[in-house]
Amino acid sequence: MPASVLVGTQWGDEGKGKITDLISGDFDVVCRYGGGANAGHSVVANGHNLALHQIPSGIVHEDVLSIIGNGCIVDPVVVLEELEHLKGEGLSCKGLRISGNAHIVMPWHKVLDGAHEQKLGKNNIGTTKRGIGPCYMDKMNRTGIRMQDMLDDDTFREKVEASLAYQNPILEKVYELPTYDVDAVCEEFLGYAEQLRPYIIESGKLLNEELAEGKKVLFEGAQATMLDIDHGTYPFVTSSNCTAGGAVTGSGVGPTNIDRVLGIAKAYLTRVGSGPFPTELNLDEGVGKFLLETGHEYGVTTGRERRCGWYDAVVIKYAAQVNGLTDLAITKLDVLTGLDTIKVCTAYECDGVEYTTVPEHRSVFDHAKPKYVEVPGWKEDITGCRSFDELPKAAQDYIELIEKLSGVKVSFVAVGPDREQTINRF
Ligand code: 2SA
Ligand code: GDP
Ligand code: MG
Repeated sequence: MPASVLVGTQWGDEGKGKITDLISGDFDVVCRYGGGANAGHSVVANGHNLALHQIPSGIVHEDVLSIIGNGCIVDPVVVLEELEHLKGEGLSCKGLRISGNAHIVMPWHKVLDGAHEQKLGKNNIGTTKRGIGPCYMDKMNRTGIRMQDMLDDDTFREKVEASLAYQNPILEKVYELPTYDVDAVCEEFLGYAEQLRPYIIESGKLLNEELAEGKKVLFEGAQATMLDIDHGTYPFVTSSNCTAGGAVTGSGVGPTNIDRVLGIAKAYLTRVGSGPFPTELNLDEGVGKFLLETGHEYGVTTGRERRCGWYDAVVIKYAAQVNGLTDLAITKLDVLTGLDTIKVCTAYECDGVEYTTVPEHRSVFDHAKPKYVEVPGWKEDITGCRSFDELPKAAQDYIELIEKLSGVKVSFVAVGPDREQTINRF
């Protein structure tokens, strides 16, 4: 298998970090292809308990190259903090590389993100306020600043001048916010440039060379299918192509290199931020409260409470189609332990019409009412199970139901946060 993509199938936080770390040992390169410091990928392995935002989750494997691809946007402050933290954990980070084509998240991107959210009021997206939307806007507007621009002082100054000529009036006139001074920005960022210089490379070239040598590449998705700028619940989405197609444009590798697309799905569902969520439960009581507390569902980047709900098989069927999933990893199965029965959404009803696929029109999806099947739960502690046969019959049946409804085989079942707490079925 030359290249594989690992992708979130729901609204994020499915455990992409855990599964990336788990399988990274089988790869030579792990490459993030989209998003920025909005991501929060947890890795619990070898005594480490890490929350990664920018650096790929393969970093615990010292011999694996960890590339931040061109489709990503880079907050230099976060990268440097993360490097310091990882080095403090005894990890060398010698495999880290950053694409020269990746765009830089500038301080005004973060300020504009917050200001725009405030302006939206009750219609806000619920962003992480990490500057994601405004940075990708600059990229698409062709006024962005890239990592390669940091390598030359004069070029960087020119880019900052051009960007601020456009952004300062917006800050001042639209949002009544302070403007930025070119000298101060250059002084700060050229300091970061000196520290990041050794990591900045032509990553598309490197990835293709590695593939040509027969090396294996894993593309680590960030956010998820339903947060994809094209295929998600627009406008309540992030600003990148999180789906498998993003791995191609976000890395510089041709699609024919990819022969596996592993979808990651939580055994239930969470969403952080605004937007439709048909199987959402009330967090103040009953199963909603149980999932929030047992699953410890709080944002890794912002600490926000995540909305919780039942597993939605319609969403996974959609994710299978949009990403071309070859297989699935189901995570957090242990969190469901103790429930008498478990509900699975198999269709939506909207204005008397039944939908078994995600409706494209927002007005329909906004009103989608879930139709459920209810299956038996289990009471046994499953966190020590390491083979499918060790799982209680009801848990096995639940996984098999997920396979049946998605038409995709389940290769991994995670029963706890640690790398070891995983069942590899094939
Ligand atoms: P943004 O900041 O512009 O990308 O926000 C737009 C929407 O995308 C959602 N989003 C996320 N959803 C789940 N997890 C994310 N990462 C963090 C985590 C989130 C956190 O791992 O827990 O800490 O709050 C993530 N990043 C972006 C976001 O909630 C908006 O709905
Ligand atoms: P990501 O953004 O997709 O990488 O997911 P996050 O790291 O934001 O959220 C997943 C959370 O669940 C993290 O705290 C993980 O350590 C944890 N986790 C992952 N898999 C499992 C599992 O199978 N069981 C339990 N209990 N926790 C898990
Ligand atoms: Mg996360």
